[in-house]
Amino acid sequence: MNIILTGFEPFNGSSTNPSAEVIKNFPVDSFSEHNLIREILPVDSVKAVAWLRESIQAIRPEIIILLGEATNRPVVSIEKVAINWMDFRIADNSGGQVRDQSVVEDGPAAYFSTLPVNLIHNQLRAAHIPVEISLSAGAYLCNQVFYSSLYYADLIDNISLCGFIHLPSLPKQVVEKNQIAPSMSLGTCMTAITIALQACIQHFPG
Ligand code: PCA
Repeated sequence: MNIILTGFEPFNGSSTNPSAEVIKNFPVDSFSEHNLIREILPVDSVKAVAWLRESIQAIRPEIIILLGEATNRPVVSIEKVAINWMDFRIADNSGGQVRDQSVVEDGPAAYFSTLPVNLIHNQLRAAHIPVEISLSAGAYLCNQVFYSSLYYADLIDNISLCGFIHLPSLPKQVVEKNQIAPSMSLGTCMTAITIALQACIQHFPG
């Protein structure tokens, strides 16, 4: 199967991003029978979406799992809904700050994730990984790439499983920022995403 797995580079003054670390350290050998494409996307509203549009059209992947960091969330969040709205609370890494705009002008108001959200949720709970099904991926880049990927997959009638998973910050980030805030170890994040991808492969129709 063709699989796209993406994370994001650090943003908002952080030294790292759990999603980028998962991409760099992902156990690719466990998925060697698949064509697994891993990419760390720039936190740039234009460039991140351009990479996904081109890659989805060229590769026609069966599975697309997009990852990002949700600062201050204590558990892995499997996102259920992507909305057609951008309202960036901070500028992206290129200085762009989109306010009150559609992701796609004539697109539908929202899409549901096409990942097996409940299955992933149950499997992570069985592995004792704290997890939730989240009903909002925010109005920043994570929601934008989530919505855009579903839109581009839909345009080419792609039946891919496509969705977004937010990860908590890494312990190192919380310490560096001197915060009293939730975090999750890289090992637990990696196990979570490995289980999620295995669940998608098992679930893929046919
Ligand atoms: N999280 C941000 C964008 C990049 C990332 O890792 C978000 O939640 O939108």
